[in-house]
Amino acid sequence: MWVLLVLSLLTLAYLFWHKTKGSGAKHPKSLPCLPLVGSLPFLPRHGHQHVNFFKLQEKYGPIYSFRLGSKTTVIIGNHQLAREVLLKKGKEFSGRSKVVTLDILSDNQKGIAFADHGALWQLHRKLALNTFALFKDGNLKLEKIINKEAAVLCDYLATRHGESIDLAEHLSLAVTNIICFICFNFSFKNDDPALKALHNLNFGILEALSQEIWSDRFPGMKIFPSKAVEKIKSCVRMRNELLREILEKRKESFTSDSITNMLDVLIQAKMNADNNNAGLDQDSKLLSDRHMLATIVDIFGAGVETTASVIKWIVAFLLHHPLLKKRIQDDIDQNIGFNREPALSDRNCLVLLEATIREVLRIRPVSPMLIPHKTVVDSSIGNLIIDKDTDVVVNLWALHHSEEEWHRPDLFMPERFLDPTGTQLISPSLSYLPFGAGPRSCVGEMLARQELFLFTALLLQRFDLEIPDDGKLPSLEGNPSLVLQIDPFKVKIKVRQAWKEAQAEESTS
Ligand code: STR
Repeated sequence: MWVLLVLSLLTLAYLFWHKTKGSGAKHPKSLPCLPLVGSLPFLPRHGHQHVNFFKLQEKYGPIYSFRLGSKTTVIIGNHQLAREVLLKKGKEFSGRSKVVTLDILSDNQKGIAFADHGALWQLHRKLALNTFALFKDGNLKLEKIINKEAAVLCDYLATRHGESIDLAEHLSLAVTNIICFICFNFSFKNDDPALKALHNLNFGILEALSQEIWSDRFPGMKIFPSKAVEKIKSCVRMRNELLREILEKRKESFTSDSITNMLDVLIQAKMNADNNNAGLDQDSKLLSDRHMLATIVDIFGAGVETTASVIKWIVAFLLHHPLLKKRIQDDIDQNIGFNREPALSDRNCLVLLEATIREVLRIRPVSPMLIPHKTVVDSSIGNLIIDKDTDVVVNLWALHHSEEEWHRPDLFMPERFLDPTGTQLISPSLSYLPFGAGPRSCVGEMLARQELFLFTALLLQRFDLEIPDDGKLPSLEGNPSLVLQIDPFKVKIKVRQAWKEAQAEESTS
């Protein structure tokens, strides 16, 4: 009895203390909070987290916080505040917290995406950007590489004419090969078992990450066994082993005279650092074999799962909107025809396709809450104090679904990205950041945009993508993990009649 009374008094005191602290010192408004468990009982348990956080805005406004254990998390839900965090004060908010599962993925915060703010992250991000710069023109032009892999995919699909199939695996093979080229100037043969293994392992990792992992919320729970964590560990181990083998083999062909891929860039940076100050250079330590692998692994994960996922979303929305698909195909027929493949320069005339891609990235963002940021110093948002080491989550879903910013945000309407004449692309709202912004923004944005355009243009030029024979339309609900994935679905592949006729004509002329 006494124990109960003391406990309830303590709880009340804690709640009261937290409230006054919240309002007096002008921290963001907080969800209620109990000792030990923090705000856990007050956080919705069901449904998608990004949607739940968006709903909580109705009660708490566009910025609020909650506590789990000793950790405070601030949620940001409008573009004004998001831009302050990502752009205006980007540097102050560019940290990353340690999280059990992300530590496994990143070999303890190495690489780029999950590395904390500091020399390691800065160096590897810079080297990744330098790598992408290699592929701007000439023989290494991204456009050529993408078109080649997209054509291989289409040639394969043509062999499945009339069948209803899941595109996932072959799409993933195509984008894996593009990333493989960027990292190693190497591409897999389509039937290489390693390619399939990579696909399956990535899938396993994302699937395990979509489960509730308690130690990510309460690191102390690491001591209890978790099936999901074990699965991530074993998939990561096997995936890293696969990539390490390729890396070791490709390393042998390195020559300073010709830097043509990410591995070359990393090795060259390491050699330069070693030659500086006879090995005392700090960068050298940050470029060990493990560091190089971690960055390559990041680029693989980020480059494959994201693009493949968005292309699937685009196909799914087109199955739901056959008239839109027809209009895009008419554009392709008029502007490109059938005698050449689509090029990036066609983006100016295929505006409806480009608007469709942008709308898919709005309504189903790849990363609905980006990756959580962390303050590296004491900072502020508006007039609210944000202490050092606070987790800050930008709820991109809220930005992309705000009624104030978008007319009927839940409707799929590519036209919102076009002017009233339907001929010019426009930016209808500032509340749109599909690739994030600022110092942590996506390093692969250019690659991704080019892939999305060229793959969808080529697919629609050659195929009618139709509802499968069982009449099942894909679910548009989604399945959030680190990437908002679409549930597996099938699409009926039909080579377009007009394409067949054009090919027949070409071969007789
Ligand atoms: C996908 C699965 C995998 O095998 C490895 C990775 C590591 C990098 C991750 C990637 C993941 C998912 C998408 C991420 C990417 C880093 C940046 C990207 C989270 C888990 C996004 O921010 C969308």
